[in-house]
Amino acid sequence: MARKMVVAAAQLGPIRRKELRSQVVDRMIVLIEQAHALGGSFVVFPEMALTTFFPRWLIDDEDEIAGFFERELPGPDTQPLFDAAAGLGVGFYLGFCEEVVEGGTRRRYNSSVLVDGLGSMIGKYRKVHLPGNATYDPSLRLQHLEPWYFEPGNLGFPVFEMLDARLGMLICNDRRWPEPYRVLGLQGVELVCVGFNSPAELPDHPLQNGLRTLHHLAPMQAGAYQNGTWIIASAKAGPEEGFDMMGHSCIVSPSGEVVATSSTLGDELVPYEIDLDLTREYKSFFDFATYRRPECYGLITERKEAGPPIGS
Ligand code: CDT
Repeated sequence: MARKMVVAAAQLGPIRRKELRSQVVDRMIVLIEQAHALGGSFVVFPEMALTTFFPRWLIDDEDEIAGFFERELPGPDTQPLFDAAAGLGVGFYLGFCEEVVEGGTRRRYNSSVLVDGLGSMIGKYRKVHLPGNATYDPSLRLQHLEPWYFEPGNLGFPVFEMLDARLGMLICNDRRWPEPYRVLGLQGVELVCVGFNSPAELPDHPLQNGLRTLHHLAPMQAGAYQNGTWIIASAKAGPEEGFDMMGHSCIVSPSGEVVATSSTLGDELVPYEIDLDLTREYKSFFDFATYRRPECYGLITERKEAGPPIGS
C-alpha cells in the first residue's frame, strides 16, 4: 500500500533588510495556497524564512538585531501564516531565528519547526553546524557571522512523527555533512526537510566557484540514498541586498535522484508527489541491521579531525 502525497519546496526570493514580517508572511501564504490548489499537504520554507540573511553583516544596532528574532511562534506577525495553513490543511517546515530564555540566560538559535496540517507545532530543531566566523574578519571578501549571532543547536537531530511518516530537520550548512543524515537515518527518518541560504559564489574560495550546485546536491543525493529517505530542500534565492544567493530548491528521492528542481530565483513552489514507501526499498536494500559495523566506526564520535597532513 503506497503512502503517496504531494509535497513542495516553497522557495522564497530575496527579502529586504527592512521588509516587514507581514509582507513576507503574505508571500508565504500565496505559496501555501498554491500548494493546496495542487493537492499538496506539506511545504518546506527556507532557513531564516521570515527575514533577510542578516549574518552577512556585523550589525551593532541591538534593536535591529532583536527585530530579526522571534520570541514566540506563532506570534502576532506569524499567526496569519499558521491560520492560513491550518485553514487549508497544509503542514509546513519553517526556518526562523529563535530567542529564548533558558536557565535565566537569553539564548539565540538558528531554528526550524514542523507544523502539522491542523496548525499544531510537532517539533523543533536548532542548527548544529554554524558556518562562518564569530568575529568580523577584514581579510574576507564575504562575511558570514552565524557564530556571532547564534549558539550551536542543543537539541541533537530528533525525528518526529507527522504525515504518517518520520520527519527530520536540517538547516543549510548541516546538509553538507554526512553525520546528520546518518543520525536521522538511525531513527528511521523517511523525509528530511532542509531550508538554506547559500551564496551563489564563494569569493574567498575561488576554486569552488562553478561547483556550487554540485556541492549543494551531491551530499543530499548521497544522504538520501545511503539512508533511504526523501529530502525536500528549499532556498532563499536571488539577489538579496546586493548578495547573490543560489536557488536550486529541490526534492531528492531515496534513490538519490533529484526529481524536482526550482527554475527561478524568486518565490516559487516546487511540487512533487512522493511515495513514502519508496524509502523501504532502499532501507531494506542496505539492511542496516545485518550489515552495519558500528564497532568499526568509533572514530566518528571520538575524533573531530585527522590532524596535520603528511609533511606539514
Ligand atoms: N546559511 C548557511 O549555512 N550557509 C552556508 C554558507 C557558508 S559560506 C561561509 C552554506 O553551507 O551554504
